[in-house]
Amino acid sequence: MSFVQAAPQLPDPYRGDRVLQSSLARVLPEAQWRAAEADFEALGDYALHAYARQVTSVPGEPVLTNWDAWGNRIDRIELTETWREGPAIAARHGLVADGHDKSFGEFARVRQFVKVYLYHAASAFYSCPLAMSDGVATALRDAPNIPLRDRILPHLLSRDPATFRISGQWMTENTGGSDVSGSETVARRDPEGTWRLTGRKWFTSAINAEIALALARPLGNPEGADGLALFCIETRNPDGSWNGITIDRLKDKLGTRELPTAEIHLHDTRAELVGGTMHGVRAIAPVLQVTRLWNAFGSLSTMQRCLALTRDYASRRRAFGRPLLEQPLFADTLMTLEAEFEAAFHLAMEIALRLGRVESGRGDERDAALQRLLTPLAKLWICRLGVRIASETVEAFGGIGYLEDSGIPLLLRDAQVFPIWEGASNVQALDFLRALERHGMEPVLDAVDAWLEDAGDAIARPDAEAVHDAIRHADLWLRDHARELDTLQAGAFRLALTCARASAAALLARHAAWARRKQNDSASATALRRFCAHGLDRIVETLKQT
Ligand code: MFK
Repeated sequence: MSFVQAAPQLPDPYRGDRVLQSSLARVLPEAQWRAAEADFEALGDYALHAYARQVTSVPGEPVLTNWDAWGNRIDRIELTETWREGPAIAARHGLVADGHDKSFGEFARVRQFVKVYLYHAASAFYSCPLAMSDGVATALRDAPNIPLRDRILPHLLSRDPATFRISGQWMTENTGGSDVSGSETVARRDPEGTWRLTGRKWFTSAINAEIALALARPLGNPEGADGLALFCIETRNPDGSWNGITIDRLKDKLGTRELPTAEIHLHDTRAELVGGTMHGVRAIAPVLQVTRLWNAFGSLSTMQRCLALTRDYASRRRAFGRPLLEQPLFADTLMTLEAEFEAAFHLAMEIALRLGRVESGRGDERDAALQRLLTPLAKLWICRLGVRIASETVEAFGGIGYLEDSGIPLLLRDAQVFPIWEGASNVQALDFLRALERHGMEPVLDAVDAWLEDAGDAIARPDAEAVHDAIRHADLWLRDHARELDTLQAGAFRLALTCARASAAALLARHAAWARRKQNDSASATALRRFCAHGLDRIVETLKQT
């Protein structure tokens, strides 16, 4: 028999992940870690099970049936197997509930996002409605409409599959997904005083959600974003029929193909105001802060999968006389990607920790400002990095990596949604400017200094200087152009990238120092040197706009 290449094996996503294990040992108190470990292990096991299923079967897709045989409009959606398993996994392992569980104190978000990280790559994007549900729970927690909150929140935070419900977020219309000010959906009150929404929503992921938050303009309100209000919709009537919703079609997407994203029309759909009759964008903003962190962890989950498969494959695949992993050029490329991943991981974990601190009342204004500033940076940089790593993975597998039934192209297609979903990279860069307007650069400057100080001599002097120089350059650039709005906006992406990389380097340095001291492990220090060698400062003087 002629040669047949051994396929890659997926290492245990929980026990076999050095970066995760090392980070958990530093961040989570021992008792919290032990208490959560059964869930972490179960989610790792589920990922192994889902991977085995994925490589031995043809992935399904949701199917929409608009009409029954008798001509009734039914808009029924058949979900895939992974999606049918989703509610039970999400509820039992507390993928949404953990983040809001007061008994976990300041570590609630860390516990939750570790689970998100372990589950996402196995979830076929069931993580999407979980992200939305988490964001919606966060927005409803402080909503003025208390009866609504008290009715909906227990379902979103339920740990019982029987009562667990998911929510969508319906902002995007044909007029735009980034600029929602032109939204055309109108809201009017019927004679009984119930709000009714009519309009078209262009990207509703996932349409099987039982709940959704939607923007609409109450009749008589002014044009523009301020005239939009935020509404909560229960998508089904008590008898199971749709609440004035018709599903026009499911989107034919590049990736996330098991996720039933739909175009829909609302026809006098019953809805409730979440707060006032204006400023819906402001009311929905807390959703975005949370879901963007989900994006970062989802992207990290995909990267971890890519890198684990690549490393395993490179140990099995021989070319030019030795395993790929022993080929200096291949190893150099892989280790560089691993270093980028590790730095990104520590940035996301830091945000999760700060978010939990703020929400549990244990944080201060600095934590809140830092969490607000770092979130768009993480979304921008990490989600883009995910696409790069997935693309490199396809290349690492050569021709087989380009074949659908290797399972590798799926990683690239799915990675590509992250920079788009919940606001494209440019939106994040501009959101960073928005956050800077409110908080200034000081929280980032101070934090980077503190992380470098904690790192001590774990970071080589030239690398420490590079981090310091990059973040100071960002600050200087900002001051120099403070009054030039077009220049600020034109350079916002590079500014954000510089701040993201400098912050991540300082965080990785702090972790490297800890790992060396406490675990006698210098892997993070090695990654740090590599990460810094690839440059931190991405600012170039902005060209004059013509
Ligand atoms: C898995 C899924 C797969 C399916 C395929 C996906 C394909 C994509 C489908 C989609 O369309 S996903 C949705 C993508 N769209 C977005 O995520 C929204 C992107 N746009 C933004 O993020 C805009 O910045 C935003 C609409 C939020 C605001 O734009 P505006 O109208 O110019 O708002 P403005 O006036 O700057 O801010 C309004 C208020 O919100 C302000 O508060 P005040 O009124 O109190 O001043 C802001 O401070 C506040 N705000 C805005 N962004 C915030 C925020 N507050 C906190 N955090 C933020 N991030």
